[in-house]
Amino acid sequence: MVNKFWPIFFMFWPILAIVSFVIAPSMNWWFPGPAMSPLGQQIDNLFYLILVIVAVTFVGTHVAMGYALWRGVDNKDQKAWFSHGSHNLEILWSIAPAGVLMFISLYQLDVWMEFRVKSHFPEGTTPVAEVTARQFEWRIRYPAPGKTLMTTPQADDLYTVNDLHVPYGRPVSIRLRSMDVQHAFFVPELRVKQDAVPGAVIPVWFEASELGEYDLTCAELCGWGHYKMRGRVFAENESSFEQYLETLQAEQNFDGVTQPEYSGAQIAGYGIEDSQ
Ligand SMILES: [Cu+2]
Repeated sequence: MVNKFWPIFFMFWPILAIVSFVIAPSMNWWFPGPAMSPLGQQIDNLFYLILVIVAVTFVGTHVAMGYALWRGVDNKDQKAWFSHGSHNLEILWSIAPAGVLMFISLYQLDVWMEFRVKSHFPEGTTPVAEVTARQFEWRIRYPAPGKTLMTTPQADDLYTVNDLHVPYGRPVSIRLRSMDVQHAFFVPELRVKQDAVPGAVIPVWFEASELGEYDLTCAELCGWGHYKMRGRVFAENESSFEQYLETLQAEQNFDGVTQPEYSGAQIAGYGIEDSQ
């Protein structure tokens, strides 16, 4: 029985792998919930494809190894046999993985280009905001309501921190920058991750397919306060997005004394109702 320890040991792992592969989707082990963006679903499919290739390889090699050991331990009388190997086999197992890697790299190109290459961005993708990462927050600059985002800051631009509001149901883009070190703009549920590099302005596009609030985190260890670079992405319909910008504008233009012109403004802490 002791002789069978190693075959059983090597057979245990592929069985564990198969079990975890089967139950993982229901346990949400691979992903933080379903992808909330159309491109995110394609990215998930690429992950699954690679996972299947790795799983088949892993299970195959372990089963082969376990089988060889299982057979081998019974041949007590046979002497060990040494071989200098087989040229044919070595060529085969060099070319096969190279072919698989080549296939993956070509197969993912379309998704990669759509995600990263500006000329392949979906048509009509408009920059809604400039997001500047800094130790340790996300600074956000919007154009004034009805205006388009300029590359240089404008006098009527709107500023906020950590709350990125975007319209949902259509592709939007941001201009991503960094003020100090390298950070990474990461919205796990939308499957968007892009490094923010000092000195570079990087366009990033995404589309939230559903209304909702999504976590925005920094995915690049950027200093002692890295853990607290938590923001939110609010995906909302066009009218509440416009409303948000108008509220932000009223809040920003409010001098703390006079009543803001924008009647719908709800500004926390200023007691507008009291002054009426
Ligand atoms: Cu950071």
